[in-house]
Amino acid sequence: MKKVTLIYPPHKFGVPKAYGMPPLGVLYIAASLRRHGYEPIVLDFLLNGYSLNACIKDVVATGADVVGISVMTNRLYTSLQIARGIKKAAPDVAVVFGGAHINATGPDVMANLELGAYVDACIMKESEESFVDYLNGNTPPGLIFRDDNGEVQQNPAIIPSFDLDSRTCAISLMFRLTTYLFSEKAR
Ligand code: B12
Repeated sequence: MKKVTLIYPPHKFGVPKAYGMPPLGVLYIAASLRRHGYEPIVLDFLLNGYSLNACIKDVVATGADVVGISVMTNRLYTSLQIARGIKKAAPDVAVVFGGAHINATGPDVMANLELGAYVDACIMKESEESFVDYLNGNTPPGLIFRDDNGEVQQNPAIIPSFDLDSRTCAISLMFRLTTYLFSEKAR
């Protein structure tokens, strides 16, 4: 089974956050991965204020086959820097972007930016099921990928009709909430 690491990137490297909010998007995805038998690791770099090098070291140390990064627009550049760092340190690791920026801009990141070359795939919209599908070697709705000619392609995204009560609680998963409320050390 593939090893998966999920990252919540910082806006700036080296700036520890005095408080924070749990990264709900990645935690819901982590909950779904667990339900499907994976043992994901979540690294919240917004909270712990690492330098870029420390982030890369931490990610590579997890031994991940696939790294998922949750990207908001204000963290696009740091996310791309992390993607590049991972690819330079461990070229075989697949880097996948998702989150608010990808939901809004679709294929632009992979198609237009020089650093987009370090991103293997993006998944748009709610990705609890589609990320698992991608890990299983499929091309789910919302997947943005490069075809055999290197052209960026996009599968139309659909919003899955989840039964909300069936979702695993994201919060109880991996972090103690006090980490966020009282600035205790993460992990
Ligand atoms: C609640 C919320 C907040 C809360 C955060 C609560 C928390 N626990 O994190 C607060 C009030 C603190 C907040 C602050 C900000 N927010 Co806000 N926030 C939201 C809101 C309403 C919901 C976000 C959420 O938790 N959704 C639930 C989770 C489960 O969904 P999700 O994060 O989207 O994740 C899903 C998918 O995106 C995807 N996904 C996510 N990550 C990944 C990663 C991978 C690898 C994959 C495959 C998929 C994937 O799958 C997830 C599960 O379905 C959204 C609007 C919206 N309706 O989405 C705006 C939104 C995310 N916020 C936004 C902004 C701009 C901000 C601020 C920058 C505002 C400011 N000027 O300070 C700050 C930044 C905070 C930060 N963390 O850096 C924008 C982002 C726009 C953009 N282009 O990036 C949004 C989209 C609102 C908007 N339309 O403008 N926010």
